[in-house]
Amino acid sequence: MKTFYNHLHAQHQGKVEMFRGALVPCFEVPARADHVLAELQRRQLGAVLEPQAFDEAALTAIHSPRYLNFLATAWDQWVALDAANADKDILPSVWPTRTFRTDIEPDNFAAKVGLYSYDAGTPFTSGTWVAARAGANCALSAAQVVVAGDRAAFALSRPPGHHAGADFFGGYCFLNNAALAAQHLRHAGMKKVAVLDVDYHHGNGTQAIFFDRPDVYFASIHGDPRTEYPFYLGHADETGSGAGLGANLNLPLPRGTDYATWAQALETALAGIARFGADALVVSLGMDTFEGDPISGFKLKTDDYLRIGERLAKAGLPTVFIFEGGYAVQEVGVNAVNVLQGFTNP
Ligand code: 6XA
Ligand code: ZN
Repeated sequence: MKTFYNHLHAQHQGKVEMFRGALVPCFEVPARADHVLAELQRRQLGAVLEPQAFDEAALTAIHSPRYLNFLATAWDQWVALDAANADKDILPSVWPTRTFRTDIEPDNFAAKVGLYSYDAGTPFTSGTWVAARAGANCALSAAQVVVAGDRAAFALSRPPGHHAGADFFGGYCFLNNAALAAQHLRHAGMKKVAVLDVDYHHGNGTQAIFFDRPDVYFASIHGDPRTEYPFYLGHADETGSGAGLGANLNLPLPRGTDYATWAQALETALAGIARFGADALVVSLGMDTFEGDPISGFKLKTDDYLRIGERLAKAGLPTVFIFEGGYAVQEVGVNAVNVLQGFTNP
């Protein structure tokens, strides 16, 4: 299996995020991707390649031009406010909740940041745009080789993507890599594409992007949003809207869920995907379902990830894996590569 590795990922290196009223060191650190790369190379799971460069049109297929323009210029705007800002991350502090207007982009920079975000836990740094842009190229390149006939490919990048919507960032995510890959598969002629999100957190961005579309099915297994981030989306009664009705499947599970129960949800998700009749699969591969994850609550073990890979292979679909969350830094490499190994050598 080819891996498209984002050589620029470490350019995105947040210093702090808001957590329980304090600024704490970021959980989403460059070492996460480094460990996955090291483990891939140790097990010789396939070529590690530079992504191809895709143009703006691949991004505007998912994200609004206004949002992309903000991301591309945010750091320069921030430093133009005060040269001393160069040493600080951008964190939002004000948001247009309900009743406020979002059609007018304010001139005020803090207000702009709030317009395009939904939490205070997602620092935007000097290299965020460069890293996220290169990450999108990894996702698109992985989709491209699958279009060209590879059975599967892996986009190894950070920042992650599944919380990013058409015009907002949050949950450590800026560009929605899984959505970009799914859209690329559609564009290249796959009639029906499924996105399976196995990250601990609901992929609210991906769901929102495809909610009214009949051609992209979204299935997600995640911590119940009543108690788990991102809180405001991911309930079982969200089944799609309009032409997309029936093409969205949420399987929320309580904190403490172990592999036996999680694996049943995986069967339900794959049955939904099979009924939908997908021609290709995009997996939002978050590793924060691991029992040792510092910010999550499921109890999956290292060996369980081999079984997950085997089961995904049995679905028999051309598959694009997209690296998402997972913060048990020492174990994230072994766990992620276990999925890929289970998939390739069942
Ligand atoms: C709150 C936690 C964000 C969760 C990010 C994540 N700052 N998403 O892993 O999949
Ligand atoms: Zn997550």
